Amino acid sequence: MNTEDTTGSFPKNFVWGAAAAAYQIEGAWNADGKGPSVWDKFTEQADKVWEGNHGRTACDHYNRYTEDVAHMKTIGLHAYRLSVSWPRVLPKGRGAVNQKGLDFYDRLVDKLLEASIAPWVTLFHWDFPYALELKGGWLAEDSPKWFSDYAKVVVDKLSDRVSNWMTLNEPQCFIGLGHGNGTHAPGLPLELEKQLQAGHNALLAHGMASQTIRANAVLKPKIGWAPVGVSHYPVTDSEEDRQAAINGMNAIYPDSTWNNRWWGDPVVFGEYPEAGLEAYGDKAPKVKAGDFEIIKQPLDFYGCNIYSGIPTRMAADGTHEKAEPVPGEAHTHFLWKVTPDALYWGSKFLAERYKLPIVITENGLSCHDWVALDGKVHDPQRIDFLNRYLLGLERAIQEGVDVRGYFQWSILDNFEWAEGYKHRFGLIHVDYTSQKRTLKDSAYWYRKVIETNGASLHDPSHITPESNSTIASV
Ligand code: GCO
Repeated sequence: MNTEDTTGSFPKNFVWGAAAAAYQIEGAWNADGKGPSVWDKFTEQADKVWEGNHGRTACDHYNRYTEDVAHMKTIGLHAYRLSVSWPRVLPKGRGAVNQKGLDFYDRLVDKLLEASIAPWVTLFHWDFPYALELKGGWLAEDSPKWFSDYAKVVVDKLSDRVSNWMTLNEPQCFIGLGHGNGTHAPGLPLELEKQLQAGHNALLAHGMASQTIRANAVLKPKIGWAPVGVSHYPVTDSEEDRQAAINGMNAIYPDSTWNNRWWGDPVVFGEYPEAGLEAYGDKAPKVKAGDFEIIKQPLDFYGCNIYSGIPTRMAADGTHEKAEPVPGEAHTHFLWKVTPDALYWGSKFLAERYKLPIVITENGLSCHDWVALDGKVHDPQRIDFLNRYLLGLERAIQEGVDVRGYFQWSILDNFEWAEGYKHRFGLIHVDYTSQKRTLKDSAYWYRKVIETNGASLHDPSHITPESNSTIASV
């Protein structure tokens, strides 16, 4: 860490934010006319989620959003990345609008703007309407149209105040986990061919929704999306290993949808990558004339969710290979390795391939957080993790990568899908019984990072939590 340098290299108007998602924090799973999502149904099955956890209440954000926005203001967020629950707005996924559901997002957006926090809206963060799942879900040929019609309802209501939009969150996950190994909703263990067909419909949905936003938004929209950024980093600085890491980020494997280019290339270039067509062979989806003209829409930024990178080196045969783990190397509560270079390499790779501004739409870690005897939540690992990763991101910026913003995952501890409440990712601790919020030390640490536009990342004294206790919380 460069201790002399106390000025940061983040751009003047860099967007410092935090993120969450509807099903993970809102609760109110059937309140005010909301329809069920595939996650409401999936969590009814006792053996699907750790300890039978579900999101029926979660952080009760639906009722506590005023307090939560006040905490975001205390932290000094420039922006908050929220997702809209499709079945809260359209209980059956299409047709009749649930005005009360739409009004919640209306109030939330107004509350954020009152706090000078820009709302960044993700239209799909996995809570697909169950009524449409019964009609085929993402496998249904009409699914792109359903999604586009839903997008119009949200854009008509919010686009006079919202200008930053993301269509889909992590198709690699909701296809690979939800429609591949079945560990996520809707829990379909489908063969690869059907996964790729569902993925193709999701890409069409991205394109149609992008067209809908651009055609109907009141404020000039900035449109992106939030895929996984699959990141590899070289285990040495040799040219060989650097190339191996790049090869890893380019790679598409025959038995997996976990990659960058199968998803990014259609969206940016309007074609599936040759490497993917070779890897998938006759499992590749049927592409109709005009499909790629729909999928490929002009984007204003390329979002990416990056948590951990894969240590990579050149193999003896010239291909890339994963290096062995180092005994005892740092890892998070999720057992994800702590690899700050992931943000550097991942953002650099995606920027160089897609020639778009980058937004880190998710980065963070889960820790063994709890409220200590002093009533505070001390999370030094989160502070050090985020500090290291942000220094890696700063290095990419210093080398010319056009990074526009960073959204820490997550503003609140929340429902971590199949892991339920086992993992705490939040800057704010949530007691799920009392619903008491406690800003963790990292929340105050992040406040200073935002205030100094990243300069404090170079100040090691800033990594000691006690310096944060003086800042009054809400
Ligand atoms: C994801 C999702 C988030 C997760 C977070 C931690 O990237 O998987 O966008 O909803 O909660 O990433 O796994």
